Amino acid sequence: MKKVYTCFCTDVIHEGHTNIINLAKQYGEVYVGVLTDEAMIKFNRFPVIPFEERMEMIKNVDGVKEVVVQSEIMYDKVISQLKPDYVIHGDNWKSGPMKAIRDNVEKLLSNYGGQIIDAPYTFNENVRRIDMKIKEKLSMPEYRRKRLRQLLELCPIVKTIEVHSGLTGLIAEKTIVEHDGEFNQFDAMWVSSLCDSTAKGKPDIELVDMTSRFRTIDDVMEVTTKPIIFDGDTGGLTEHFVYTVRSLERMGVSAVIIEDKTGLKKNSLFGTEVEQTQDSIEHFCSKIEAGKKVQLTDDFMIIARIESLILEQGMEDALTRAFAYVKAGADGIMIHSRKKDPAEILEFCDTFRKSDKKTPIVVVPSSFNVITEDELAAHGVNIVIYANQLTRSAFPAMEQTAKDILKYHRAKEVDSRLLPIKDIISLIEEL
Ligand code: SPV
Ligand code: MG
Repeated sequence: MKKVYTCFCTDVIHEGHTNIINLAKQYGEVYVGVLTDEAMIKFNRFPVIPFEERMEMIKNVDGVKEVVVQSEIMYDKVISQLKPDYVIHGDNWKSGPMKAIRDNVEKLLSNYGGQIIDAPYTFNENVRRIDMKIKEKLSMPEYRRKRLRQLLELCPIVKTIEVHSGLTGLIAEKTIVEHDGEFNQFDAMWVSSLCDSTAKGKPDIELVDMTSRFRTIDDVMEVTTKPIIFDGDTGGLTEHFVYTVRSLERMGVSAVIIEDKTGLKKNSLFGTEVEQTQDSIEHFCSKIEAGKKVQLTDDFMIIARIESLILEQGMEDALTRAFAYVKAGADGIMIHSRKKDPAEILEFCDTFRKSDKKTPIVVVPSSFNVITEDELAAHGVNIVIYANQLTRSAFPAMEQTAKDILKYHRAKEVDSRLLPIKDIISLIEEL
């Protein structure tokens, strides 16, 4: 009997999958690979059912001889072990980022005379509805809220990008790249106070009120499924912060990060150029404790952000605060720096990790942008936040367009830089 292999990256079996299996059966015995959670979140979306259940579900599909674990998106390992005569896949992998997978499979099979079968891709109203239902489930508060904790278990480092609108939410949700055989997408979203304020034409001084910040979260949530980390600034008065925690938790936000400053907050990247006051350890700890006390689920995280390096208070102070905040109940520590050189961030992480192996560390490499995700992860960092790059890339592009239209008295000269009209009118899918 010939061996036919296909890989499923799904948590529901619909007619698209049964069509593939039925076609595969005509060529031989059908082996189905099940993508692990780690691989699935890089390539597709977060699974709605656990890996073991996905294995079981596929095992029970009529016509499946055996299920195998596929732990990488590329098929090298599985093909070398199984040596299938055929690999079958929907023909949608002939273009887009998935073409790299097809090319890789073609090369692997050519080593021993195996063949690819491109099955006609099934996409109809029924399949679309099923897909939409899964996305809706992933976006529900009770599923979304706990996802950050789940990602911390699964990912070497949780890649987080700034969002401040439905549109930026869509970029965070949908952007996926294939590069050198690796697939990547963002894992989570950061509702930055700087970018949320800037989008509203306001300075980043806790001027945009919570109702308005929540409105931004709602806009993002409506079009996304990924987890949200909220920039809670100083958290405000403790008496107010407890209400913020309750509201964020109810909405399905996964974490709030509050910084240990008090009084009129200014953006950290100003550093000591402007007057900023750091909170006392005792007072900030009591704010963390109050927040943890009102939280209703185990999912939600309160992450304490340390401003000692920003305010030039030294490493010792930063570390003392980190241990005190963890003791007060903080679920994670964010350490910030405005130096171009990541040395002080790495020193903090290395020293902190000597005594605390598990509390998640968050960093925001806006200034120290030379460091890679792998290097950060090697120093014990768990979450990296690209806190303002979408806003900073959009502004010069929009400004240049405005200038050129004024210069040429028409829009023809800017057209080649724009999203085609056909694409902008279909960018947002209707229900
Ligand atoms: C933000 O994005 O609003 C932040 C990070 O708080 S920073 O701007 O670097 O302070
Ligand atoms: Mg901020």
